[in-house]
Amino acid sequence: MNDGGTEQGAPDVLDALIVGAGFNGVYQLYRLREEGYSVRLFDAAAELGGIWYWNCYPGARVDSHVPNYEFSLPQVWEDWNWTERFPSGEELLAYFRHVDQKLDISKDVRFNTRVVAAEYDDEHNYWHVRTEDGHEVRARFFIPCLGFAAKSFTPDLPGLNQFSGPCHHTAHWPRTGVDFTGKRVGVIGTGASGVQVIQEAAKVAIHTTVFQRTPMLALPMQQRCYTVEDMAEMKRDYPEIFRRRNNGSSSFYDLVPDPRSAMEASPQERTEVFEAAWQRGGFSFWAGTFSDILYNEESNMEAYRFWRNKTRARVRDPVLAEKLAPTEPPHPFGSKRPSLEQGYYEIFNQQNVTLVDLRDTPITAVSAHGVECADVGHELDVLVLATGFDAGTGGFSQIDIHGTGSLTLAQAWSEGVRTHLGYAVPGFPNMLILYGPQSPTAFCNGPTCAEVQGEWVVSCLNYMREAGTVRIEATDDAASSWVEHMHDMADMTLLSRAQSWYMGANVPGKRRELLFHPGVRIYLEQGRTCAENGYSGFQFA
Ligand code: NA7
Repeated sequence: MNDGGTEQGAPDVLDALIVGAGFNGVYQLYRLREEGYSVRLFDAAAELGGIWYWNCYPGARVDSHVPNYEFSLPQVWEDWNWTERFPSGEELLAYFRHVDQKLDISKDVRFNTRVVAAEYDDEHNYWHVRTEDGHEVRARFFIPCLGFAAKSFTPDLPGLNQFSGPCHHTAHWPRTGVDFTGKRVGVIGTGASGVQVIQEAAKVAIHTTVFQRTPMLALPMQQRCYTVEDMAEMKRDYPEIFRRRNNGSSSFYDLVPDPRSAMEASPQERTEVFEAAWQRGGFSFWAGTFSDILYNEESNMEAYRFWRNKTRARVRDPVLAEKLAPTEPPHPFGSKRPSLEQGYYEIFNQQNVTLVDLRDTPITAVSAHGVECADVGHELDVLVLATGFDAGTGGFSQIDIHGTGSLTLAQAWSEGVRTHLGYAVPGFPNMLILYGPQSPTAFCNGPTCAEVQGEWVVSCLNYMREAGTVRIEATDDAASSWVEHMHDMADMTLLSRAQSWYMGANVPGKRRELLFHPGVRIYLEQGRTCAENGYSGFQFA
């Protein structure tokens, strides 16, 4: 292994140091190396996989179906066959091992290495990066590929550390597993992770207690198994699918909404479009019905009513049905990311599953033996914290990043995130961010962003190499325009109406702002225009 400046034979200064071995980091390493750059990647995990390495809780599964959720590189897909349309966390880790075999990634990765600081040397134009174990490297470009969920969020519940049984956040699940069989399992949180854990717990636990604060407007996954023959059939269309995915209006090649407003369609047409999307499953009902579902309140309400009626029909007890799928929407449909479920609502018909509505009875304390809600004790053997992430910016707050003049990233973002196109921050030359805040990230998906944003960064570095420039920095004006554009996007949509992690609103005290760009097509166009205009909004030296 060769770490840039600290080991024999290594270049004095690397061309690029990447942080994070998920889809974005892996693609970036592969492509930059292919273009002839000296590049290394550091990751705190023991193997490739990013989020799939850490979130190894029971039932972990991706919510973006393949082939949207895989690399488009033929040498990777030609001899890889998925067994499910929405692969499990384990299958995704196996995929990363296959990618490693094909692209020879690990030889340039330092695993078990947490980056704790990065400082820009203004005089020599390189980044000085330090790791938790005292390792140091220098690199011309610092490329954080941290993902949007690098920092978990655990609420400050009184007595939480008193609980005597196993208690784990879904993002820090023990790799040796936790057996739910015959146990009384409590799950706090009903986001994507909560729904998945609850589905698994309800199969084997003697009792499952679900602590719900906001009802999750979950959608049927409509999972399908794939045979090798199915995959061979699908692969005939792969080149065209990937072309559409990487150039398209959404990062899902097959989620194409009816261009009309839902209110322009007749009630019967509307129901037919909704029903077809429901049957297709996954995010179809969220992003593949009518173009204005996330923009127009009336259209949104039509989608909510359809969802509510379908969901309530699955729950026998009308009181429970009202808690799970309320008459009035808790927030506009889809303004929080919908979880994909596989029999989630039927679980509440089981005798051994209890729903605790935290709106009626909030958690007052956690004790050695369970969770107390407004003086009612719920006895538990295992407690699962499915309470989400400090999304988008949390990962950055875990690294002490200094730009020019000792400006810290925390200072630069103290009045809100400021980037140009999500790629760069004024005052932080040669730091190029992938899959971060103010880019599509959570409205796109890892592999697609890795390729479309990744190619933008590769082209930018090549442009600089050809022009003989060594330093790129976003201008202040460009960042101000991008911030304004993000505000406009928030105002145009219904997204700002929910207390979601898209808005940074799930973490107490965090600034409320739209963290991700919801218009992939607009975003890609802006990136292309910027590059065609000689990287407008950036200054070079
Ligand atoms: P999410 O979607 O942020 O879900 C977190 C859940 O935890 C959600 O139901 C929260 O309720 C709940 N929560 C958070 N704090 C509390 C407190 N203090 N008390 C009770 N309940 C609480 O995280 P996930 O890990 O499920 O999913 C994140 C994304 O990762 C997912 O969408 C995929 O894209 C991958 P709330 O809704 O805020 O009332």
